[in-house]
Amino acid sequence: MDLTLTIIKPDAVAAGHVGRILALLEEKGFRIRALRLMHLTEPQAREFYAVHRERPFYASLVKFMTSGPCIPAVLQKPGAVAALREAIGATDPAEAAPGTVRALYAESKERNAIHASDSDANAVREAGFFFAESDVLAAE
Ligand code: FUP
Repeated sequence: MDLTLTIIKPDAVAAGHVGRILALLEEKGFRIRALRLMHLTEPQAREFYAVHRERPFYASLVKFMTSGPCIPAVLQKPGAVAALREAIGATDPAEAAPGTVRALYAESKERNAIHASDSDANAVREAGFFFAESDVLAAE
């Protein structure tokens, strides 16, 4: 599948890193197919991260993700899911490879600048969380 879902998280939006992150991803060959600026509600953040609801960091993660606006986007590239995971780097910026979005812009394991879907099935689910099918433009 050629599509994946990203979120530029509230820390990166507040720090003014949106343009640089989108430029980095475009330079790596991702094309933007849908994009919006929104402020997640607590129920939305809880639902998006429901898979982590038993984890000790869940409440803190929900608080962070609702702390300010974020930018969900659907990105296209051959092998998009794996390619975007590689481009964003490890969850913990201390372990993220040089030049990845998290190495460059993440503050911590929680405030880590960007989300990327971890499978094709989750990319479909997560794109549907933020966008109607008609919002996702067809490939050029
Ligand atoms: P990732 O897929 O790299 O975003 O990482 P995970 O799915 O493991 O975690 C989802 C989000 O939970 C991370 F982006 C940040 C948060 N998290 C923490 O705040 N603390 C942790 O110890 C692990 C994850």
